[in-house]
Amino acid sequence: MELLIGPRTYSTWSLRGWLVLKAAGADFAVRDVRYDTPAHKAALMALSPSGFVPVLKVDGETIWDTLSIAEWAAERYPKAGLWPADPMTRALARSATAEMHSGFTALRTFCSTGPDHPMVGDARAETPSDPALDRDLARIVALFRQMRGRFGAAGPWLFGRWSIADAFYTPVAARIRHFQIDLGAYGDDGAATAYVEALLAHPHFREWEATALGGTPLD
Ligand SMILES: N[C@@H](CCC(=O)N[C@@H](CS)C(=O)NCC(=O)O)C(=O)O
Repeated sequence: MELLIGPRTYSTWSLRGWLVLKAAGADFAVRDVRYDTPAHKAALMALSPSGFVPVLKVDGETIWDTLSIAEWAAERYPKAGLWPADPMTRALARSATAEMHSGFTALRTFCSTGPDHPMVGDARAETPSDPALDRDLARIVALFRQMRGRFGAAGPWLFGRWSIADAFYTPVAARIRHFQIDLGAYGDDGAATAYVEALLAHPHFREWEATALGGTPLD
């Protein structure tokens, strides 16, 4: 099994896919690919039907798109509990995950990651300002506060126990850190900030960050 990922310093979707497979306990190899030149993009097109990463090569098949990789992992590794066990909590976790997968376009636009804006390390950027970004951030704070308020007793993650939703919000946390966003300005009472800090302190994210900064291979 092989996961194709983009640049570890800024490929947010690659990080999500990798976090899910790590949490699943999957035995997988990582292949670093690039898409920053026409030649590299052409080479990627031969490996990824959509031309995007992450892509999972498994059992002679190609699974593309992070959400699909996550759902495949949840089915392939049921004991890992990648979705909450309770059906309604699972529906809420899927809602939060889908909202990230298809939304928060202002956050992605105004706090975009790239060579100059890594999601790892100590580099920090000026906080951008835009009404659409403010709306996204207020929604993110409300989501984090609501779910942490409901599920906090079960653990430090969005739905108590770690789930795919946490993988999807880890790059959001990294953006909040890099762009020095004060969640208190968007209605946080401390719960959302604490959750962001928990995501950034997770051992798997720390491992990704260390290898991204050190240029060493991921296991
Ligand atoms: N909906 C896709 C989005 C994947 C995506 O946008 N990946 C970026 C890297 S983070 C990419 O492959 N970019 C290639 C390019 O821009 O050419 C998913 O969830 O996997």
